[in-house]
Formats: sequence, C-alpha cells, structure tokens
Amino acid sequence: MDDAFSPDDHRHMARALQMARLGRYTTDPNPRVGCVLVKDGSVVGEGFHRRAGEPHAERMAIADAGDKARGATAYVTLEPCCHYGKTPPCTEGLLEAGVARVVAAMADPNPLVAGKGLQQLTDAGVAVASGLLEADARGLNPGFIKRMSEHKPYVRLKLAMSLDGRTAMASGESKWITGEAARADVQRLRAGSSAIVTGIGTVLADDPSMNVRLSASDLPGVEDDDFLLQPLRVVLDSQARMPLGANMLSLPGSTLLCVGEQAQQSNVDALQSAGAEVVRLPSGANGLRLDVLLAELAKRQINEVLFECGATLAGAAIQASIVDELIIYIAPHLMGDAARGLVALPGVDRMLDRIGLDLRDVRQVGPDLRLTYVPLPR
Ligand code: AOF
Ligand code: ZN
Repeated sequence: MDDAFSPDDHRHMARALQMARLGRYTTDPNPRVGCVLVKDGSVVGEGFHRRAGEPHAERMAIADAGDKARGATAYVTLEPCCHYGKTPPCTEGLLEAGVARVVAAMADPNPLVAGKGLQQLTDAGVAVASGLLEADARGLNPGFIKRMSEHKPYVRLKLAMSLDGRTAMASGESKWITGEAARADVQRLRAGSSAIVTGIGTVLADDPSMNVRLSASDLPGVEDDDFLLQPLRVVLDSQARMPLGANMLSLPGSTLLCVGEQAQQSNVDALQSAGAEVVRLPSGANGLRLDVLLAELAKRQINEVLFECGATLAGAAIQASIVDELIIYIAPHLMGDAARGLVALPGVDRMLDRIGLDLRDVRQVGPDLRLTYVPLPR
C-alpha cells in the first residue's frame, strides 16, 4: 500500500504522527490526531486535536495555514470526519479551505464516519489516498480503535517484579521493588490511560491513591495542569468491602466500585454516600466477569485501561484473555523463593497450559528493565 506514496509523503505523514502524539494525554475520549498542510513542497500549516470539544486537527492546521491552505495537500493521521459531533465536520472545513489533496493514514473506525469522510472528499473532486504509515497511526489509538470496532477498551496489565519474579516478601512487604525512574514511567502510563483497575485485596493492603501525580510540564503536549485528566479509578470488590475512609475516595477524579450481585446493599449505600459510583457485575468461575467489566467501561467511553493489581486479579485477567498488552518492570535484585510470585494461574499444571507471550519491546528505565509483551492467542 505504501508504495503508492512518495518519500515526501512519508516524511509529511511522519510529522503529522508526531503532531498527533502531542494529544497523547488530553484528547480522551477522542482519538489523537495530527495534520500537516503542505504546498509546493513546504509545510504551510500544522495542528493536532488537543481536547474533546475543541477543534479537530484539520481545522487547527487550516487556521495555522490561513490562505496558504488553498491548493495544499493535507496529511492527516485519521480519516477526516464528516459528521456533526461536538464540532462541525472536517470534510467541510477542508473543502472550504480549498485543499486539493488529502492523504489519510487510516480510515476512522467510528461508524459515523467509517469511509464516508474520504468518499465525500472524493465526490467533491479532492484527490484522496489512505493507508500511509497506517500501523503507526493505529498504534497511537489502540483504545479508540478497539472501542469503536469491538465495544471494548484496550487493556494493559502492568506488573513489577524482582529478577527472580517476586513482587513482595512473604510478609507482604513490597516498597519498593522498582526504582524511581520506573515509577515515574508508570505515572506516564497512568496519565495516558482512561481508567486504572485494581482489586480490593490491593486496596485493603496498600490503600493506594491510583492517581496521576505529574504536572503539565512533565508531559509533552500538555500546556496547562487544567488539561490533565485523572483516569477513572476502578476497584473490583465483589463483597463491597471497600473501607469508607479509603484514600482514593477523597481524591479529585471518580472512583467506580464494581461489586457482585450478592454484595450487601447497606455497604453499597454507604460507599455511594462516601463518593463512589457502584455497579453490580455478574460473577463467573474466577470472580467478577471481566468481559462484562470491559463492556461497562466502553459504555463510559473508556479507551485505554491499565490494570495495576495483585497476583490474583492479574492472573484472572490473563486467564480471561482480556489482556492486550503486558508491561513488566524487572528490578535488579533477588528476593528468594519464599517471596510472593507474579501471577496466580490456577489450573496451569502442565507445560501445555503455559501462557505464551510475544515480546514487542525492551527498554532500560533507570536501573530496571521494561518489557512489553502481547499474549499469544490460545
Ligand atoms: C478528525 N480529526 O482531529 C479528530 C477526529 O465530537 P467531535 O466533533 O469532537 O467528534 C469526535 C469524533 O471525530 C471522534 O469519535 C472521531 O470519529 C473523530 N475524531 N476526526 O477528522 C480529528 N479528533
Ligand atoms: Zn474532524
């Protein structure tokens, strides 16, 4: 597909992808999109989508280019929209500005657009092409794409362990496994997530805040602290045992408590009064149904979910095949075989039952390693 595009096309789309990345922490629930306008070989305008409700990337680039947009080529990382959402259609903006050619990296998976944007431009006499650097464009918005096409968010599971695969001493002592740089890396992971999920075991043991503790200046593209979104905090708590004084209930942002159908209504009422939103989920063999949780989160327009949890929930998520990406930090120390292991995988007794993983990325973060894996289909 890329053969149809020139080296200059590639270069300009790469720049549009760079622009799109500036929206990494702020566009939720919208996708991250960048746009570059090029005329006679020079860039005449650039833009990216910053926040839902604000202008789309194309309109930002057109405003940047002014009159020079006439006759230009627009490189956009996502097919221009053709619908009225919170903002008017980009197709109309491009036509009004007199753009002559539009190159998109990928079609918009939003059923309101889904090819109709490019068709509208073609029908209006604009030269249109799609599929340039598509894999990179998809990598920018895994959650938005999965939610639009499967009605589920994209799930990352983050784990931290010693080199010998341990997460806490037998006593439960676990502060800290990884170093400061890895913990800052996790803060950025959180900032790019729409929701963070943990289990009641972790809440009872650690009383975590599960929030983003970075400021705008720590994150590229975030101009102001007001633009920083706190991810939704989600706690799986089948029996509604969450303490009313839990740290996270008093922090900015929202907490969603997922309880079982049998949970005591009096506990639920008290937790709602303490500020939590509560939903009841059905239970399966391994506790609350995680597939139903994902559908529930997609309904709330959650694109990317980060599981930061203990061995039990981590194992259940893997065994329910809901994990799209596994991120493992490895710290350079040995904790011994009396210490606690990384994931509980009941029923995995034979080599045949092992969970296979495909290694996608290796990186050193301070003294630690960060490995990214995708679970192999089973
Ligand atoms: C584009 N360029 O920069 C973005 C697009 O509610 P609205 O008006 O903001 O529309 C949101 C939808 O528009 C979103 O679901 C996606 O389909 C598309 N996003 N489209 O042409 C952009 N962010
Ligand atoms: Zn648009």
